[in-house]
Amino acid sequence: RCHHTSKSQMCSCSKTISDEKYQDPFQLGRKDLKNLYEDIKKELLVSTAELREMCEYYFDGKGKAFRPMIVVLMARACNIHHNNSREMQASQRSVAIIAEMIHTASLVHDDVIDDANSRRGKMTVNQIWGERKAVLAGDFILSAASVALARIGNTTIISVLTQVIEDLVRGEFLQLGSKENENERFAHYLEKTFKKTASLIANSCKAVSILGCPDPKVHEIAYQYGKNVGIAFQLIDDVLDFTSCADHLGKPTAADLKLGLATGPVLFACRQFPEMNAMIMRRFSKPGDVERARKYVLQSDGVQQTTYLAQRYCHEATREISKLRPSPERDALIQLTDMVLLRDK
Ligand code: GRG
Repeated sequence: RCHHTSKSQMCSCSKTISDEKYQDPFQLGRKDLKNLYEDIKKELLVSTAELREMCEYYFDGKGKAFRPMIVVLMARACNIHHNNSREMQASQRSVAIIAEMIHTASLVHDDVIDDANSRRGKMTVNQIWGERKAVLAGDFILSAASVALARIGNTTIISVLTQVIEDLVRGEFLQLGSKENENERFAHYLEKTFKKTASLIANSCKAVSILGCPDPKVHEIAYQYGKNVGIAFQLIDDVLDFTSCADHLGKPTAADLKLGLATGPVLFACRQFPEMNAMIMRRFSKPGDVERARKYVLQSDGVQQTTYLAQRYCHEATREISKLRPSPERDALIQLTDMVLLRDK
């Protein structure tokens, strides 16, 4: 594994980091997320036992809770920036809950589309209950998230977070299509990456910043931080699909190739091995394509280049968030960019 950003490298790009250092940036947000899953389950009150079991299935504490963690840290960083308030508003915590619910609904639907059998080391909802019920469970989680969103009672926040749902669907559609032209292919991949992964993080960050601070410049900082971290997160996800093992990931590896998808490592590898073009065009559908493409990627510098690109996005996220007044929460968000790059699942 080579996706390493040395601590000194990151610190040198964020000289504004305050003296207060935390071993684990997640420690700061943990108290806000203590009852996250219990509170989500309260939103999912369903009378039918089977639907309840399906909807609660992924709220078992096995996910990384990466999105709610960013959201609560961003909320506190913006509140401190605005009026030195250390309190988080109930509406901001609701955004963290809603973000995790939208994320989970999209995972349930994604697994139906991809016909996936395993996620987080356990069987998928579609594998256990079948596709039709899985679609309905995803719909139900999304509708419960919409109810919680309406309850906040702020039309700006509603439009910011409903944009995410549109982007998720458009991102999934972009993934179903492909581009013949090599240059267009990379732009298409980055647009898909923004819509499928980064929009949720960017707009959730924006939502809590709006709730915490009236300054539009702060909303833009929060959005840009979330967007850049979100894109980096997905680029590393795409790297892990080549470099990690299935047991560790909790899902099969080379899954993207098996789905016919050319992600960052493949697109970079193709510059070194143009013979991969034909495989990309036929979506790795010929017997042996997946294995050959995987070999090419690992022989090329596709993994390193994708990691380097992720580092650049994290650097940009750090640059943006450093514009906020120093606080332990702001610094935790800076440290979190390192964790995105160094994560192994
Ligand atoms: C129903 C809202 C809705 C959308 C339908 C299917 C679809 C459109 C969108 C798919 C979006 C999707 C699943 C993107 C992948 C994002 C991603 C990187 C997921 C993995 O995130 P982790 O690693 O997962 O944070 P954990 O398991 O830790 O929660």
